[in-house]
Order: sequence, then C-alpha cells, then structure tokens
Amino acid sequence: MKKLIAAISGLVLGALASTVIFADFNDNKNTNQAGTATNAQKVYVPFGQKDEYYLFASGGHSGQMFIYGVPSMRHIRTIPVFSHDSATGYGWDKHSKKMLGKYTWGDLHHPALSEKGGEYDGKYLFATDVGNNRAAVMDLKTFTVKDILEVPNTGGPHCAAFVTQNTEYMFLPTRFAIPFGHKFASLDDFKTKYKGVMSAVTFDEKKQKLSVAYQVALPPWSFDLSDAGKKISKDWAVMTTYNTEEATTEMEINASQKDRDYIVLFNWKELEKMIADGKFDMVNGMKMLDPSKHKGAIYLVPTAKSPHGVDVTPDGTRFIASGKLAPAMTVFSFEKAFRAIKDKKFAGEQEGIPVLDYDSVMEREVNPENALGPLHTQFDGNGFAYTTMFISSEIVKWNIKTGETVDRVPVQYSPGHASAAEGDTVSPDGKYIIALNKIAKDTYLSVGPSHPESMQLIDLSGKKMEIIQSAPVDPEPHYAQMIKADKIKPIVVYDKDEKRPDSVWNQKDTSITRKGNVVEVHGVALRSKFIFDGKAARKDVINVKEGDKVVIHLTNIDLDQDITHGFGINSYDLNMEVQPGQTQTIEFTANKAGTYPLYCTNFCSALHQEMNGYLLVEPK
Ligand code: CUK
Ligand code: CUA
Repeated sequence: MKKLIAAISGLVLGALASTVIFADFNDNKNTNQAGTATNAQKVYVPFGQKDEYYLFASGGHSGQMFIYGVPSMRHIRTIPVFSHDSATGYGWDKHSKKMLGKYTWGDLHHPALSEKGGEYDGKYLFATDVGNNRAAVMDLKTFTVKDILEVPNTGGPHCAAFVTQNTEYMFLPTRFAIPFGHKFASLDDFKTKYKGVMSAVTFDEKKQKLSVAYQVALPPWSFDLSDAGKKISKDWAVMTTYNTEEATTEMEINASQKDRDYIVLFNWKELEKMIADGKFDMVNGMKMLDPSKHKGAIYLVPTAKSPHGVDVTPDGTRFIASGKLAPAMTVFSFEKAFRAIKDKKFAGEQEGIPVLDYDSVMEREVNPENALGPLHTQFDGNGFAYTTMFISSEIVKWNIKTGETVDRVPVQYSPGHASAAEGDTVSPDGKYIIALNKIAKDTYLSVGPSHPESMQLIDLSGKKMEIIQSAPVDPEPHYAQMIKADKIKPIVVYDKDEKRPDSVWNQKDTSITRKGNVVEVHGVALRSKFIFDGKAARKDVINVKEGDKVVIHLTNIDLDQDITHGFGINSYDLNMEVQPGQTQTIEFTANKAGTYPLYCTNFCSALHQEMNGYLLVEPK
C-alpha cells in the first residue's frame, strides 16, 4: 500500500507541476453545464420571489466576502472585510479605518457561520486573513464588519469552517512557521526558533469584540485545514499539517518527501482547563501553551502525505482527511482515537507530542478509480460524502460507511472546496452542492488571459448529481458556506433610539464647532441635501483653516428602506457611506488649502445630483 501511494503520488506531483493535465478537458465534451430548459427552470427565481439560500463565498486575495443567492447564483453583495472598498467607503470612515489599521489588503480563505447546537444560527459570520494574520466578525443583521483582530505570533492563519458547536472558539492554525513575533532568525535555526502557532479566538457578543484566549506552540510544521468536532466529538478539533519534513526551501519537493504527515487531534476543553491552571508562558502578550511540557490534550494521527483538507462527518463520529499527493480519502474514527488515547496506545512521539498508531485510528482508505487530487469533503446528511478532486476535475460522491463510490460529476475545472447546503452543520440539507472551481478556462466570454473563477451549482435531489448553473466569480473563493435564507434576519434601517453619542436627528440641532484647531461637524444627510450647520447662511458648506483637524459626524435621517447616502470629498481621497438611520464619522487633516466640492456618492433620489456642498479650506 505504502509503495502504491508513493508511486501514485509521484505521478500526481508531476501532474501538479504541469498544466498538461488540463488539456484533456479543454474541449468541454464531458460537461453537463446548465443549458437545458429544465435546468434553467430549476435555477429561475421569478421577480418577487427570493432565493432559498444565502451563499457566503470567501473573496480570497480580494480580502472581501461575496454573497450569492442560491439557486439563482446571482451575486447579491460584496461585504468589504480585510481590504479598502471605495463603494462603501470602507477603510475611510473612522470605525473601519481603525479596524483595518495599517493594512490595505487581505486574503480571506474561510468563512464560518456562527453555530448553536451544531446548527448555523444566522447571527454572525467569521473569517480569517492569511495575508495579514487577522480574524474578523460580521454581524448578519447589517452585513457589516464589527471587529477585526490582529493575531500575534502567527504566520498566515489558514483554517476551515471552524467554529465549535456553540461558537465557543474559532481556531486559527498558522500556515507558515515563524519565530514568535516575526523576530529575525536564520533558517538554519528552523527547528529550534520557528514555531507553528495555533490560536484560539473567542467572540464576546456583548462587547462585540474578538480576542485571543490562548495559543499553542506547535513544531514548525505548516498547519492547514481544520474542522471542529460535533456531538460525541464536540470537545475536539482536527487540523492537517504538511511539511513535517521541516523543509525551508523548495517546498514543492522538500515538503513532499515523507509518505505520512499528520492530523493534529486536540481537545480544546482540556486546553481551556490547562490555561485556567496557569500552564502557559506569556509571549508577546499571549498565553502560550507548550504541548511538549503540558501533555494530555494534543495527539498526532499519521495520514497520507501532504494532506490538505480534513472534515468531520455531520454525526461527529468520523473525520475524513485527503491530500493533494495521495489519491485517497482516509476515514478516521473518533471512537477509535478516544480508545487509543484512553489506553495510552501510542506508536511513539514527535517533538514531545504522542503519535497514535495509524491502524488503530483509521477506519478505511477510499480510492475511487482514477480520481486524483482529493481536497475537501462535504456532506448531505444521508450518509454520503462529496469530495472534490482537484486534478481529475470532478466531485465524487461516496458512502461514508462502506467507502463505495456512488456517483461522479465532472466540473470545469480543478475544484478546491465544495460547499453543500447547510454542509457543516449536524444536519446538512442534501439539496445542493457548489463546486468552487479554481480554473474556469473557456466557460465564459473571454476577458483576456486571466479568466474568472467559477462556481457550479449541482443539484443533489435526483439519482445523479447534475450541474444546473454556473456563475463567474472574482478572485478567489476558497471556501463558502450555504445557509437557509430564513435563518438570517437583517434590519431595514438602523434603530433611531439606539444610543449613539454623535447622532443628530433634527436639522436645527446640526452644528459646526471649533476647539483649538479641531473642527467638529454634527451634520445630517437627507433627500436631497447635507445640512452641517442649520443656523448658517449656507447650511451645506464646511469652512476650515489649512492644517485643521476635521471631524465630521453624519447621520442619515431618511428612515426609509434602501435610502443610503454617500459622502465624498472631491480630490481629498475621502468617501463613506451612511445607511438609513446610521451615523458615520470621518476624520482627516485639511492639509490642502483650496475649494473642494463634496457630494453624495450614492444615488438616492431624483435630486441626487443636487446633493452636494463645499469644503472651503482657507490658506494659512
Ligand atoms: S484552501 Cu483554497 S482550496 Cu485556503 Cu481551504 Cu483548500
Ligand atoms: Cu444622497 Cu445621493
């Protein structure tokens, strides 16, 4: 078996390194793309009706979150998360500017919906940023980001749909090993000075704040995809590691040498206890636990080389790992693992962490014929698993208990993740799955050498899986989650009675005041004018002096559905959005003397074009 895996993985490695593998698929001959009348009907949502599901798709290195409706596959909205966004002024208003801090881009890989009892509760959406080590939380009442947290000691937190059953934690394993705090250290000291830190992040709903509860200093391996346990395994979580070779250069060869890497199996309840018992050192302000000193919470499970995805079954009994370089999905049993741990049946230790015996935890290896490059697995709640095959460009449906292949559908092409309806809950719907394809090739009208990615909607309700719709998508969805639309309850306007110190609700209460060189404006926006000072002759003009600090609070007093105003200042590189009933603040230094028009950037009425004024900056 070992030899076979090694041989095939050699072949796969070759295929991964070249683009030749795609040539076979270029003629589109084996597609069953949307096109027939019945498929069109299945995805048609008539005007006045709504989609059945929301799809939250990660925007990858756009740093944002894309929202689609399913089954129409219409792109409904982009939520700016880790990158600036001109359309909404995200990154310029005070709140978002503070949250983004010094960063202007992000790499959002994995969205995770908040859960209660293992079901999506529709309240919050979490996300991580591989680019600049951050975690974010969005409120699904307003579809806006509430908090962003920068996580120290970590080099590219890469995780999966990974909140625990009651949203106790979101875990962020590091993808790249680094010395604590990004300190300088020679790569010759990789083994001793570099660490693969896993962070446990919590969300305080009352304070609307994210924070790091604790971190774990693991060996300098690359940690990757993860999933939280469910039901019998609810106190546990799993994550994959590659580069247990500890390679520091030419990773594509050097990190792929060993036949086995590991799944890290950890008990977060136990870790929580250890932290409460003071079993940690402070490292850059973080509680850091060393698992080689404090044992009993973390174990290693050998798995086929260079694993990428690991996913827990809806009933919580098993976890399924697949790797790019071995053509197999490996099914592991939590019960077997618990027994081995209880009986202390270990095959040895790696860097002070007990290694479980592969055969004592493994239930079966699943090898669908000619299926290459298995990455991620989703579930339908009827005992079937759906695994994406990056290299052979397909989704394979198989029986979790028997390993038998039930169906396969070619996708176009090279799927990373797939996302099933309510797929990460304890009770997936089994209605749809969406293939998130990395390479769309000639699927859409050409837009030059770089083509859009694609998302293909697959109907699971019939005997055979059937692709019924395909939607282009900006770079780059890694993972997505699909939730029943009726679970989400967005507000229509911001609550006027909510206490916000800088809101103003009457035109006569607006004001421009000066304290030293700080000019503070309490203004309102309404159809179709700005009023900054209701007592002034020109109510829509802000007069300041060169060098003043200007603080503008603007309340949108139009409490009507969908009447959003914008506030842009010409040539000052400033814009923000103010939604109905919302108060937003923008701060800047008037360091350019002159005359600058300001205007509403969001079309709001027949007189939108008249909704403007001036910022007059008197020279020193
Ligand atoms: S990753 Cu991109 S295909 Cu960041 Cu979940 Cu696997
Ligand atoms: Cu207000 Cu346009």
